[in-house]
Amino acid sequence: MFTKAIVRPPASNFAEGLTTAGLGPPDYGLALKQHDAYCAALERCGLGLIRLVADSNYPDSCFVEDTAVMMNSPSSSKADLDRLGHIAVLTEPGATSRVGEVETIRTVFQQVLPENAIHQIEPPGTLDGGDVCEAGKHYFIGLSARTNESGAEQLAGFLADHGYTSSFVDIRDIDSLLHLKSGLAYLGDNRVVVTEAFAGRKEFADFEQIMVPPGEDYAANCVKVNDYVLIAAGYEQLASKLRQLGYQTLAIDMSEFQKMDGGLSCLSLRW
Ligand code: CIR
Repeated sequence: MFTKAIVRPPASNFAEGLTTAGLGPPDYGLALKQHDAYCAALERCGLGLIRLVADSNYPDSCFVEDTAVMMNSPSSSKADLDRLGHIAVLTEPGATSRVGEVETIRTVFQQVLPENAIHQIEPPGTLDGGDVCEAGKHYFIGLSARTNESGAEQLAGFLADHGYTSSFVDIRDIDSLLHLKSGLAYLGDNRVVVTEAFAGRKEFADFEQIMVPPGEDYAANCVKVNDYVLIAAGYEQLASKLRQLGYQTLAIDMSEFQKMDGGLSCLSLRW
């Protein structure tokens, strides 16, 4: 069960963020409306939101998921940590323009978590939260243009310390994927959503795989939040596939964030 999420609306210079999408500049007013609808959907899923103010120093700062990785308190032998509830690993984002985004998130965690429940990826390691996919007691960590081996190994170490296994998924030769979760989502019950780019990859062989229909790759970045799966609006084949499997879907219009290479998961940091 998720109970909380950090969200941050886009700043007025959102269009100055990083993008390769080639879909044109985002409409700022529409982006704010879409962000509001996204927040409302998280609240409908039962989450209490920690709403940060927009920060024009960092035009990509609405994509808060990239700044930290969350773990539930482990059922491991570290009895002292069992009381803490959650653990946060602050990242070292792989894009230099985004590194400073982490400081505000650190401040939030310092208010809600004990000091020994906050870890940090250190240079030369780099890691974006969008490259990390939790799958029960296992985490997939993408090696990408943003996440390097050192960052992935540091995270794997923190995960192991807290009783989680992890494995690396190299996506550096898949141009269509910015992050691992651009093409992968975990729905619980040993089930993953994967794009065609991951077809036949041995990393997911032990999971039931729901293949994203052709032309709907963007929707692979869906998120299971408690009783709902949040999915980008306009990808009806995947949405109906999910509904046939028994999931309740909530469609959210993501067009303006897609223009800035942003997926649905990256607009919140959930725990
Ligand atoms: C970036 O390139 O960093 C942002 N424009 C988009 C980040 C999206 N993050 C994500 O999907 N996890």
